[in-house]
Amino acid sequence: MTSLFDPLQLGDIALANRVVMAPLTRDRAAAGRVPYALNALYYEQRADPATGAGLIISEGTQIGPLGQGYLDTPGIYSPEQLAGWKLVTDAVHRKGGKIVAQIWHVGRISHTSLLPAGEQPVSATAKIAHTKTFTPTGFDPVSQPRALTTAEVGAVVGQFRQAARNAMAAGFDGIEVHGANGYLVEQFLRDSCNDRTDQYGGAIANRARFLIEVMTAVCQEIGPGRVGLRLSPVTPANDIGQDSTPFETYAYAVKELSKLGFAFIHIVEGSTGGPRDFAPFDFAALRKLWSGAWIVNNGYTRQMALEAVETGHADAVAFGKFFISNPDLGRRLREDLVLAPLNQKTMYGGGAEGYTDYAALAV
Ligand code: 8OZ
Repeated sequence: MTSLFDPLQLGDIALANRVVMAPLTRDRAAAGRVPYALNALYYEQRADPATGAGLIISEGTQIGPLGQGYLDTPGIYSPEQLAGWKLVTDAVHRKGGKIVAQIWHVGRISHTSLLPAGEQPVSATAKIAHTKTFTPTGFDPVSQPRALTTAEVGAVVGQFRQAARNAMAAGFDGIEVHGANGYLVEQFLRDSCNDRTDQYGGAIANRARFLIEVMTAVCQEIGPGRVGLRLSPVTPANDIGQDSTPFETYAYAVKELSKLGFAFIHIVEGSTGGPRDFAPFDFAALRKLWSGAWIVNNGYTRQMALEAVETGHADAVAFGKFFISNPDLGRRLREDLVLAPLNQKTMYGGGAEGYTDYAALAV
């Protein structure tokens, strides 16, 4: 029987165990959206597979200036940002860890104050989302988006390709495309949002075209063995709305993506950070359509995670909030030790407090 603590070959990436650190937005990049020494320390504290994660998935890192939707999230498009990420990947590798970059475009979940002067958020649609984001002045409603032109969609695919190349130049072991939580990929995928009339809208095959082009591009650029994708078939996050036929839509996408043979899909079961049974969906049936590794996430306890790997429900389990307050989460799970609680007030923004000051247990 396979255990949560057994090694896993994730495409070309060899993991010492199956405890994954989920991508976590922390809003702590330095000026210029540049990762710096404090971010490197945070990841380093969680990197040793003997005590921390078998794999770290970085916080979402935007592929270009219009991909940003929150204050002080890091980018992966400027030379300064790549140098900052190199601090992070070097620190993780010194501890014997593995880290992939989550590459991200928020689409319409943004605010003009975060974007280059005169720009508005871009999306599959010009319909505004009824939600808020973190801006320099606090928690504000997102700005009115505009729909990308057909030619611009191709340019965004190119930005994902370049971001994957940049991630490898910055020393990452691979990338995960952020296809979840109501951001740009889901804005194309779901008919609750996508109202396009070009080849990127309408039928499922058209709505999935952007995702498939992105995944094809990043696989070509860095090789499929270093590529993953995060999906969240029923999440209501960021006012995305439910697709009219969620299983058919995601089954089509996963079946097509299986042909690319990339390393993993990372699936949010239910409502991100909320109820796992938010809406009916047959995740096991979706997995049957996929050829690679399957990482699950959302509200997993130790017991659930142990069972998920032992029963073959998943190859690995990603933990988010537990990894914020327990840098040595891997050890605590293995030895069934007490977990430290999370301080919700220090999740987003600021410095070391609530970031690098959560202690590992004494040996
Ligand atoms: C929480 C706050 C800001 C962003 C996601 C990247 O939901 C996020 C995010 C989460 O995927």
